[in-house]
Amino acid sequence: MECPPELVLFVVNRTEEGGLLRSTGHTETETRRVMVDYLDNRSSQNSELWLEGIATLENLRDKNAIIKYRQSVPIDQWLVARPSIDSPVCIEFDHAVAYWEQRVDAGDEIDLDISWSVRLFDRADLNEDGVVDAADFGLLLQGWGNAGTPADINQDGIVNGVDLGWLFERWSN
Ligand SMILES: [Ca+2]
Ligand SMILES: [Ca+2]
Repeated sequence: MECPPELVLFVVNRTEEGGLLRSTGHTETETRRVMVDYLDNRSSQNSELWLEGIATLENLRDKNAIIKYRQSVPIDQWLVARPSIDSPVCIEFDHAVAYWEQRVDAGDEIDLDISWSVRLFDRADLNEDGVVDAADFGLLLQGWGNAGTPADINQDGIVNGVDLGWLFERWSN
């Protein structure tokens, strides 16, 4: 799935809250106003990246309108994200991008639940079973010398000793 393009920039204020990050932000044009307030675990993501919050969408026009909201959360470079099928999230390079479109009546405002989560796997966990071990080592050997495979852990276009080094470094204890 291709991620939707960026929308207008938000003014976002971020604060630490017990190891989590709280973001509050707003953006406004002559036709609509969007305010968001959410909490996420981007600073401690491990097997899951999650976000919980609300977006308030306000239609300032005198007719119905579709209001869009898009957000982007960085993913640890050592992890790959796997959104579920029904998730509002897609993956763009090293970011999770979430996107909503909502119809709002003329002059009305609504609160939209923007909570989501994605499962994360270590890049060296090639079979995505939650551990880096001999099974992943076997998959790496199968991909040896090839391009365009997950076994190319550092994504430089070939599976070789460098990827093997990364795999050993990430080997589960
Ligand atoms: Ca594995
Ligand atoms: Ca490589």
